[in-house]
Amino acid sequence: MEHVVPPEAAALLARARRVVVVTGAGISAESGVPTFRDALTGLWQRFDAQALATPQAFEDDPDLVWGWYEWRRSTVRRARPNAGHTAVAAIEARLPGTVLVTQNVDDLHERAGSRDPVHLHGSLLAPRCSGCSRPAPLPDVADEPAEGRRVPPPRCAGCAARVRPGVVWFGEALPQAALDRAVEAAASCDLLVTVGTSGLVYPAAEIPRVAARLGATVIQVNPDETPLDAVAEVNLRGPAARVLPALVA
Ligand code: BV8
Ligand code: ZN
Repeated sequence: MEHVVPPEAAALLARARRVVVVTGAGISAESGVPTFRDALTGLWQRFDAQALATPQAFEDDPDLVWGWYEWRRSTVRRARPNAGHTAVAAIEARLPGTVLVTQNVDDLHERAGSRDPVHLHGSLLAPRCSGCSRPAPLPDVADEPAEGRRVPPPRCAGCAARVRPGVVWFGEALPQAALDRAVEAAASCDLLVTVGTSGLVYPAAEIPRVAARLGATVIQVNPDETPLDAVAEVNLRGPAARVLPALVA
């Protein structure tokens, strides 16, 4: 059944001159990539994501943390972009100058045609050396672990330190260039569409708030209520893969 969005939401997008789209893990949910909170299913259940996604956890148990990320990367590799990702790429194609800011560490936006997403939290596909930060090659598919398996991280070809996932862990600073680009876009847009994020993790959660404070209109796409309801002028309650195509139709 077609999803219907209120005409004022479609009109806001049609009239917008400078658009920012901010996405969280919810936009990848319908591609079968669990959201951060749900990424601890099955054998991972006994762990807390926020505890596992930290430098301390990697130091304490590198094989467990590397195994978790390699399992998540294998899930992303098998996933396909969904109609939500495609709709975001359609907004960018229709309105050059649109800036896509994502908290996601998957590459589904890129595979849906988005050319230059701002990755605030890094990427599962960019492992690097924990010692000298040299980029490390992606392990090949054959070594992808089953869920719950510990996997010793590879060693850096240059300095032999452990390779780590190329993501931003809790307690780590976001890449400054990405954060600057996101804040600058939010400060100069007239419409910001936030999709599939709980708006709980900072400083990423500040981006829609910066836009609203500086006079932009905010549209939120999320089946659930979030703290961003307070800054959204329009709340489209539904799944991204249904709502976004209706919004850009
Ligand atoms: C930092 C990569 C400082 C790893 C992630 C105030 C200011 C600054 C920092 C803090 C602060 N207060 C607290 C902090 C510390 C912390 C923080 O924010 N804690 C929170 C929990 C309170 N922030 C940090 O540590 C950040 N670092 O600020 O460092 C600093 C400065 C200088 C020098 C040194 C240090 C770093 C934060 C980045 C952490 N890394 N990801 C990995 O992926 O493993 S964050 C991770 O969790 C995700 O990337 C995502 O952004 C976030 C939330 O995950 P999810 O819940 O899965 O996703 P999301 O929130 O997007 O929720 C899913 C939503 O989708 C839900 O709303 C759901 O309803 C919806 N949904 C479901 N299905 C659908 C859907 N929507 C649409 N369609 C559907 N079908
Ligand atoms: Zn190294």
